[in-house]
Amino acid sequence: AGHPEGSAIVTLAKAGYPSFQTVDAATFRNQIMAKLVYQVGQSPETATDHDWFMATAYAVKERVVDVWNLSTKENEPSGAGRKKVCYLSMEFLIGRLLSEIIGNLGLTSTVEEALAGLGISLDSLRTFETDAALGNGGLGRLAACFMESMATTDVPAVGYGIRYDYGIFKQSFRSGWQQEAPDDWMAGGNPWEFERSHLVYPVRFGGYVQTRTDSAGHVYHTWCPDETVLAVAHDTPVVGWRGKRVNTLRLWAARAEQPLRLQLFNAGDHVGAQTARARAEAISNVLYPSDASPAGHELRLRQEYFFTSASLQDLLHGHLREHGSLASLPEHAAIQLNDTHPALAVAELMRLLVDEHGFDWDEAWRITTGTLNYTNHTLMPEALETWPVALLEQVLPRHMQIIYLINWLHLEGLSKAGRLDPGRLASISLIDENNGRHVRMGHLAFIGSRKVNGVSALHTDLLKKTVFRDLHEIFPDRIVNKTNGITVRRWFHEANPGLKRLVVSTLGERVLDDIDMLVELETLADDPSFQRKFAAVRLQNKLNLADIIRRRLDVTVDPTALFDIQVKRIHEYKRQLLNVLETIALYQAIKANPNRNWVPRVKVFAGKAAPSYVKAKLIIKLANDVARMVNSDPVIGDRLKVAFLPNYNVSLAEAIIPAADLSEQISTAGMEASGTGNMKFALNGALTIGTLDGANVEISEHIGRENMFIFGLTTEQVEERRRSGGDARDALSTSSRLKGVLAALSEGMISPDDCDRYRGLIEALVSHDPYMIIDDFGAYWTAQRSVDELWLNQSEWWRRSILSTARMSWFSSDRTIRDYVQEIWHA
Ligand code: B1H
Repeated sequence: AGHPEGSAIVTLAKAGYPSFQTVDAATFRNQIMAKLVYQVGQSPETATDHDWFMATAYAVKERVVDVWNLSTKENEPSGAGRKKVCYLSMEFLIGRLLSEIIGNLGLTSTVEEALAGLGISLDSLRTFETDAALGNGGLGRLAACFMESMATTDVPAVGYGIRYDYGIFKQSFRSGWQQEAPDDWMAGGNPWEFERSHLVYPVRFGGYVQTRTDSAGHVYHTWCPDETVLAVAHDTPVVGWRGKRVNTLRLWAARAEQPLRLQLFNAGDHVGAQTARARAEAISNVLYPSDASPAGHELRLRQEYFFTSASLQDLLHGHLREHGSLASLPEHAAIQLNDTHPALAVAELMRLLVDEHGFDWDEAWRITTGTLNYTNHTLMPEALETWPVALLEQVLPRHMQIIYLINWLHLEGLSKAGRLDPGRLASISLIDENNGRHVRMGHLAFIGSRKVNGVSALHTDLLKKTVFRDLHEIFPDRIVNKTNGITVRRWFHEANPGLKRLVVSTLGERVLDDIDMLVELETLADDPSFQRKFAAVRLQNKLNLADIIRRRLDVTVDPTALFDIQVKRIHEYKRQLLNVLETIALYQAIKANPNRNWVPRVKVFAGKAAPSYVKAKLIIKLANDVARMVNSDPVIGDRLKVAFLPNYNVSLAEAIIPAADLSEQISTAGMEASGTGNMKFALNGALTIGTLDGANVEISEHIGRENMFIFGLTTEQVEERRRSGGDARDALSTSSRLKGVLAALSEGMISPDDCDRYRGLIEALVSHDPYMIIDDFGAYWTAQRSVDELWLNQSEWWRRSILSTARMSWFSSDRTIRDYVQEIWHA
């Protein structure tokens, strides 16, 4: 609507260009065929499944472009006075896009029918798309959910990140040990992106800073870098629900300024001729595979600065073209820093404004602190990013100067205002002087931002009391909470089509646009016929998962057993070990008394360990050893099965989560900032066994604590236990069950091929148990037995499952985004 006559869009529409028609299946089939022949360069007779996937993706992409152009047009009429959101993130764990895009465009049945006419099933075609796994876990997936929700809720937004050639490694098991292989996700081509080979920004590194003073006493700093890397934009459309807005995910690829040193080549140094290029392009080569603990390498610092600088240059360039002056930046743009990985934005924006655009310091500081906001995702001290001052001085000398000046002004300002308590100086300084001098990136992000947020109510509360206690006292209005959310299109409509159909047939199509209508299911929670339908959907999803388990692990599971699932990154604080210990205890109990009426269970695990995280990898090996022991024991049979699925990723999650009866969210209280898997499971009707940690607390407030299995120490009790230095041995001495488990492990009963394999793990647990596994074991065991008991009361089980789904709509990321818009972005 409202396009000037003669605009390109109107011309194309008049010419009947395909993307402007609503399309029928026969027409779309021809378009797929045309893409296959003219773009993929294949004939229908010889095309592979992957060729057909590419052709379909190209035909779909074409239908997105016109709305995309309209959405991103700077001067769209509805856009007047609206802020643009720039979401800066090292990670976007978007997974597959075909289902999301056709689902949001309302084209699923058209595409299905078009393909059926070619003898191809859409369901099988989907699997030929490789996951874009450009993230580690929750933080990266949150960024992907936010991108979809911003498009859906009509927020003009750009996601800025890195176009890694290799995403998170591919995981396999060899004798139960994790193996890592490169994730060459673009090997078959990436149909969704547009390379913008002329949208390029220089990013500089190294060198030194020249300082000169003019006759009026003004001091000027000139950065003389010794290396330039080019950032090339690659854009992927992000389609919102019903296709009304299409935003941009702009990922930067690193290119060398000089692809080849021809002199060296001609002199016979063929390798040397390429080294500068290799060094530059290494920046966008590989995603660091560590979830929660920063990698501290120079390459990581270069990655962080590379995408931060390119993104800010792009934003300033666009803003200047549109509005003429950068002084109005805070009125038109809001930048969100996804954790501290892009925290150099504080120093870089100051540098761009002061050194390159001639602003005085105070005005530049007003613009910077009016535009930037920072989301914190973790409290764990070892996960808080710091960079050695010496490394920053070498890689980014001008930024180090700027950081010093920010710090000096920050401390000086407080001191002048009489608010600098000398005892707190060390805790509020940007520089940590403790063991070698380091810049605290969280502090830098805090000082440079308008708003700082945590990702669940509990986490935000702890932020104020721990890492940012002193800064919070000085800036009491800066920290706000924004509880995470998940996109219901992917995690409900697409992942669980059976449940979607049931809900739509019960509540009407409108629930697809207004997820809060789910609450109307509450009145059906007791209805036996609705319970039967709800259970039938679950069974279908479990049959599908059982099939995956059989194909990938050659393990046969009973689809009517209770599916008990823990899928997430492997980390000590997430306590997969607690789950494994309970599995061993249950195994021993069944062995001792096989004829009791045991509730049949299938324990499913999946998740990757950081390649350098030795203990996490040992926990994977342990889970696999337990699986082998349990699954091959004829006495156990279908009473218990254990399956550790390799290579957990977004697509696998979409298959696993809708098949869960029980969701394991059992982190040590106070340690999981939010969790988002917890939300996906509960929305799909799994009951939760969990601690009062992260967003579990708010989930329990929404669905009712009595409808979950909450157990274990609370955050305060964990704190208290740490303070009193209590000994895990006390808890152990009272539990013969746990003693039996630990003895079996220490004595090598679970690892007959290497009796000592778990001795160290158990000794460490008994002498020093920072994650309170021993303390919580008893409560966890008891909670698991009440799960068994409830399972025997099926109507009550399904009542609670339905209530779970009915009451989870608040955890839609559309709600989260609206909260960001209201309180942080004012978009
Ligand atoms: C989360 C990370 C993270 N918190 C460092 N922190 C990384 C930290 O590569 N690194 O260096 C990568 C990731 N990820 C997660 O964020 C939290 O643990 C979850 O509880 C939370 O739900 C998620 C999204 O907020």
